[in-house]
Amino acid sequence: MNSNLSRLKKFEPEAESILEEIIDGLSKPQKELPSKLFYDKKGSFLFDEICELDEYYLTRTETSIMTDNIEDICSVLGDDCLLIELGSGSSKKIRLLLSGLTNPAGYVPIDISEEHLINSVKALAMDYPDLRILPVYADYTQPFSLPNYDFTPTKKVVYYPGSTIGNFEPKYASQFLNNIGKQLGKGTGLLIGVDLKKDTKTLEDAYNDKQDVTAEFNLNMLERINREHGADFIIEDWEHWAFYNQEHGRIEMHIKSLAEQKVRLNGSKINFEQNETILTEYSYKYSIDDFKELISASYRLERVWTDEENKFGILYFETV
Ligand code: AVJ
Repeated sequence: MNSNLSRLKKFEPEAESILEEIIDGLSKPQKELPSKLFYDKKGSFLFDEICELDEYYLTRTETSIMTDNIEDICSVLGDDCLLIELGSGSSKKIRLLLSGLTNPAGYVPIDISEEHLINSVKALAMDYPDLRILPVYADYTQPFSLPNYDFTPTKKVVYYPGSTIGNFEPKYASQFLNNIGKQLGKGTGLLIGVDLKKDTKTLEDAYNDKQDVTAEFNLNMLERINREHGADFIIEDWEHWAFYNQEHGRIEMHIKSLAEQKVRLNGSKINFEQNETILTEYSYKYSIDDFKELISASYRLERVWTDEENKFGILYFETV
């Protein structure tokens, strides 16, 4: 067995607690489902497709900012830092950093998909034979601890790309990052990708692509609940709906019921009015100043890299 995998640390989420979350969410006045449910096999595949869409500027822009500034970024992180990635997925983005740093102390990928984690660890081990890989199978929004290691990195750096932080309500986002900062201690780095505020059309187009990949991604959540929890959502009776909520500075993604209907889930029935929606995702957009302020209780902003049109920001903080 791959020695990296024999060290896999598990905090496996319970199937029951996920069903509970689903039922809780569908019992609220504004019904909702947790965004993390998007990423089953099909959802992860669709998300990869979204990242290639013309309208979805986020991934492309973030990657080109990283590529254009990789030397500078790596010199700020320090050559032998320990990289800790929240939501590592297929561990593609980390490769730029791993190749740019001279001798990173190690890489801790944390992901909610065990399959993703195992495959990406195997692939990385082939391409970076000298790299210490310490995978953690966990929902990183829940408490977890780092694996034990017997070396002393100059610095720990949390890498949180993709503007995934935008999925959380600002209050929770700041709590969550402050907690991680406290847990990892003073001087810990945070390299984070943040989608920036911009005109409504550009934002709304990114979540309403012409090929309807985002719609499929959104509706897949219902298919998944049918499959994994025995619900009977009729997919044709639902529609993707995404818009920019200016007041709150966020994209909202919902699934809208096209008819009055009842859905069976776990032995009970849930009623939906015609046009009633299930909220599936927030995607908050920030200004650099807003974001700096948001986590100022634990972090000091050190550097900012952005693209020419200021669409996306890569921010580097250190805990104080
Ligand atoms: C991965 C959370 C950053 O909010 O833009 C893409 C997910 N949702 N299209 C985002 C997503 C719809 C994405 N994040």
